[in-house]
Amino acid sequence: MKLSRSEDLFARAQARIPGGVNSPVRAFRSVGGIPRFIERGEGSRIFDVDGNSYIDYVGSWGPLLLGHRPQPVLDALREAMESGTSFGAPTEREVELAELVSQVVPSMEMLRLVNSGTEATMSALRLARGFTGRDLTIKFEGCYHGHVDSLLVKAGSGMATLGIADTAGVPKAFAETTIALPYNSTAAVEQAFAERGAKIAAVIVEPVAGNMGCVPPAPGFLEALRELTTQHGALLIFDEVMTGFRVALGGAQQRFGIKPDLTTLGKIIGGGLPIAAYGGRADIMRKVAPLGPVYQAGTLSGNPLSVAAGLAMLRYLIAHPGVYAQLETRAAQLTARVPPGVTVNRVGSMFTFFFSPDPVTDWDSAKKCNTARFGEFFHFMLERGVYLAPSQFEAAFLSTAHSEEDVRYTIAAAQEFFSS
Ligand code: KE4
Repeated sequence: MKLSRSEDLFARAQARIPGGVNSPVRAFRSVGGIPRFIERGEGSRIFDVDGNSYIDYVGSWGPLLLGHRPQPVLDALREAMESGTSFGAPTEREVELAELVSQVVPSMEMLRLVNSGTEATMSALRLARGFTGRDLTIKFEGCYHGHVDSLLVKAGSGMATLGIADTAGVPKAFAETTIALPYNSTAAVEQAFAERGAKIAAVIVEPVAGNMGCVPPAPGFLEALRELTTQHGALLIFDEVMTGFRVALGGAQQRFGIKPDLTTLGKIIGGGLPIAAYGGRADIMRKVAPLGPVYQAGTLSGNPLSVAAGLAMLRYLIAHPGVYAQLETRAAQLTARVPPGVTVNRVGSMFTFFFSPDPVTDWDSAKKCNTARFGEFFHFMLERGVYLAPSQFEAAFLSTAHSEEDVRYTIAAAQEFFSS
């Protein structure tokens, strides 16, 4: 596979950008090799600067539920660009998007648009503390909620990939406000609340974990979080940055029938443009400035181009609810057969092949995976034009643009590796 331009660009990039990338997990550090510099995407495929093409299962880490360059999003962007790029003032589209999100995710009675999932979770956490007057947060090992100082404790995604237990630069006092517990352990949550319930502002959870690889909630786990937070006057925050509009139109809260107090959204809400949101019960959201004392702001929040893309995505998904059944069928087909030694977890169209013979239900079981073998799998598939996340601890994503042929080809390549 010719890689000379990616190699040249990677060398240049490393001279000016830490690791040569603008987000660590893109650097291929845990799988080795040269990150592919991408020239363009189309449908289910991406094309690198050396002319190689790949069936893309990263999908920009989740936003591209409709694949690359979906027509409705392109049309909306072209139209929005004619009017300008940013005003720093309210626009009609922001109202329309807030109304649409609230319609699709009814627990979000009110919401605020921000620019990234990190901003959304950081703001939701600040709001939970401001609303409850409490300081402590429960999060789960292996879950990643963006690079929020107090949440970079036993986090997943790039931190798990790079083996960074707790990042430098976060004051001990911040980290100590976070109680990190095993995912899917109701007993651990009960104990934390029994010991410090009166000081816990919120539990933040990925209702389907995607940042230690895909790990579904154990039966009863989410229900227990709902009961315990209500019982102890803490807020339940569903971080649906990845699962929102992914595992169901209404996200994991619709799929599992749990109503959180606050929800964070990102990725799909912007169709590939930078936009995210946090929102929930109106009585809580009314604490946000300028109504209340919890401050949060953003120069480009509600950016007209990002909002236009998001509106186009959501309107398409609302008009085509059948996409979720299609994604379910295709993803089930793709993950149906794995050999002994490989465990696959899947919820809807997000999934992970874990190189472990045992069930993967939390970070402790995920980290036992044979990451070297995953690296071999990753490169075997990459050489054959299948682009998976360059980390054992990430989820893969299917889009509506992935064809039956894409799926068949991918299955054949994976089976060839599994039998090698
Ligand atoms: P951003 O700040 O990256 O937009 O969102 C942070 C975030 C928050 N919550 C969840 C559940 C997330 O998955 C993320 C970001 N996900 C990672 C991929 N696992 C982003 C990829 C990257 O860091 O480059």
